[in-house]
Amino acid sequence: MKRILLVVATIFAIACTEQRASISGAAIIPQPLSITEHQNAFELSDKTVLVCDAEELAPIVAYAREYLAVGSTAKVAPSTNYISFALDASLAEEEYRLSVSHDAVQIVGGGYGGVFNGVQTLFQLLPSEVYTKQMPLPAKVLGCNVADKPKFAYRGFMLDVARTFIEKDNVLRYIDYLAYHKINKLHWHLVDNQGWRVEIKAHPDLARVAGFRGGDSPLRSTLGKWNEKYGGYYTQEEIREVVAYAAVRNIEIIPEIDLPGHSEALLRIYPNMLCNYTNTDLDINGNYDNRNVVCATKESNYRILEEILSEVCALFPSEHFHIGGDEVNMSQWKRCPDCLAWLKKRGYTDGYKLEDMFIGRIQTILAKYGKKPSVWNEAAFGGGLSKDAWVHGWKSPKICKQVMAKGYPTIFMPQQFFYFDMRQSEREPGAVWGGCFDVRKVYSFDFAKEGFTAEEVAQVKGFEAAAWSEAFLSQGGDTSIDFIEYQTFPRICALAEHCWGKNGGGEWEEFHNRLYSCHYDRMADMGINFRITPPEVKYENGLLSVLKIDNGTLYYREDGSSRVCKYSRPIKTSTPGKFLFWSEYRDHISPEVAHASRYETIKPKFTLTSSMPENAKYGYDKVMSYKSEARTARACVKGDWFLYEFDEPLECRAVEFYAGYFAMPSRSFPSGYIEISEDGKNFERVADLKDGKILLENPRPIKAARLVSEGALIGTSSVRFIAPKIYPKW
Ligand code: TNX
Repeated sequence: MKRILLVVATIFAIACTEQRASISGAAIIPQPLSITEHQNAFELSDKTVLVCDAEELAPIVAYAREYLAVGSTAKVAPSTNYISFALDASLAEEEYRLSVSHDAVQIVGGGYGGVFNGVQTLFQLLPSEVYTKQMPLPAKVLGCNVADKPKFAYRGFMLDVARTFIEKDNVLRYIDYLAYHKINKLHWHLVDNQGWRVEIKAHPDLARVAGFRGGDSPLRSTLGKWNEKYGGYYTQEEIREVVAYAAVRNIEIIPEIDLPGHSEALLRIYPNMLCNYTNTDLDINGNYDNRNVVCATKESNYRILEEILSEVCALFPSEHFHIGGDEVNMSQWKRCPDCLAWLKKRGYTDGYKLEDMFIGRIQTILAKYGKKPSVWNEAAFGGGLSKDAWVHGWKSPKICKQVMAKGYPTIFMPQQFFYFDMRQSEREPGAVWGGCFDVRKVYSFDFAKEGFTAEEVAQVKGFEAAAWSEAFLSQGGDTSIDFIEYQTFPRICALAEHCWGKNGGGEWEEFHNRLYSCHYDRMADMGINFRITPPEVKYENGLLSVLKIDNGTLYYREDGSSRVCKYSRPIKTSTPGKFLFWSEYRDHISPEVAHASRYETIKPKFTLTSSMPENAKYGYDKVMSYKSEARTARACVKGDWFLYEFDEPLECRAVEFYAGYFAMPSRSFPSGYIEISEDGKNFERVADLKDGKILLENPRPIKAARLVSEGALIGTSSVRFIAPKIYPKW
């Protein structure tokens, strides 16, 4: 069966490449369970009637009409030229049948979701311009019969608007993109250390004040725009609008209020909710008390939390409510006399017992408002979490397995495959800790390879991918919706395939072919700023060549020339690093790629010394590798320095030095400067640090460089830094 499907899909993909201009074809993403093609195409015209007599489907008909721009609607079908929408109770809720004939397109679904899924498949059978809402008519719908249903009930995506605020209109746009891919859950991460994004009427300062960080906000600018004040929040009215918009698109929104950790935003407004002890050096980081855990034993906390949660519960019809539970810094509870007394009284020592109790209390509050909890995997092992909770397994497939063994409906999102904040290739922006992968790796997730039996897979609730956003700026990206789209598409296309059951058979080539031959056009017309796979560069025997990956056009340019050339044959050169290559498809451009010799080295060798002692685990030798970071053993004071001494004078195109960790003021020299020496003895101050780093272009030969701090960090925080980046002369 699988094999037949694969052959059919391949034929369609080929047909689709050839006829792309007129038919966007059956290279559908996610691939339906069954589809058979025939010759009777339907012609959509401005006379086509949309037919529906089921009241509850009215929003779908209105939605479809926006895209199809056809004539009228009716309750009874005319003899020909119509698209009908109907329910059939014998089908499962999200199951549908779609049949295209010369006379009509008929979509029948088990429920609202099924009909909606059918509409999305119909869109993909039309020219990709359907997504622009300005498709020229008449337009052909490929003749076929589809019988389809999703494998997993939970097909989710998580937007982290707490770290990087996303304007309401962009959230709406993003919901459209998810709906096109038959994703049916939006997990909305609304609060975190870096911001509180939902208006709470009983506690207005949460959004009004902690919706912004940096500048004069009590909320520090962590991993953000250095110390610029920025942010935003949604009013309750806006939230309701987003919820309703999503519901039309078969998307349920599950809100998250992350507790009891990740709660800096809440705690900067209500410091009394912290544990009952005076902060110590352990809590202070870069002159700032960064405790972020709500005290588990203060009774008044539960009253405030109920006031907050009850308002949020009322905004979201979803039965589930995500209460976080991840990465709780237990050391705060363990320094709190009240929390310690609670543990002692029960003969416990493990902080997780407190988390379990906390989650239990919140669970009881939620139950009062008709909600069931969803949590991150850390909260699933205490024993107190009710069995109807959904658990989001993010750590690894292994953790997902353990959660499932406890009997919880589990949502798969292991970071190694589904954290789309991770960068997509070595030199692209994005987080690094969970890996470096593009759509191909996402597609490669395989239950069998991860050791899951068929019985286990049958218990999986679904999949979710996440785009955590705290590192967007600090790791080379930006805060625009364009960047989020770039990080998430086409990786979401692969997520959608998993959610649907990977009906294409699981071969990368088959999926990739569907992706670039038809879906690039669709994503372009959807308006998504998707990533194009970059070409691969090879240098052999003095010849520099590039390998095309998809159907983009290859271009290149050479340093020092503004001329952009189309790539047609290998380039003869002795300086391969000078050439930059990329692929373009319509107005989408892949990242630039070049031969490895273009990029930074750690040559010549250097030694590093400092006025500050080194951290025992992250010593100064770590800066000899780009893959790791070094740390001091204490915070810096005014006058502290790092000295780089090169074995031979450094001559380069450019060099960038770091006196801290990306955009984290608490891990950097607060201010400072750099001194350069040509002979290793006499130093000259040449530039000031900006945001913890300094770039010198075409510098004089450097024998030694000294970074000097002009400010102090208070507390225990170390200064973290990485190797200077040296770009060699050609
Ligand atoms: C871990 S995953 C977190 C997030 C971070 C993310 C960065 C999880 C439940 N917690 O707070 O944003 O890593 O990738």
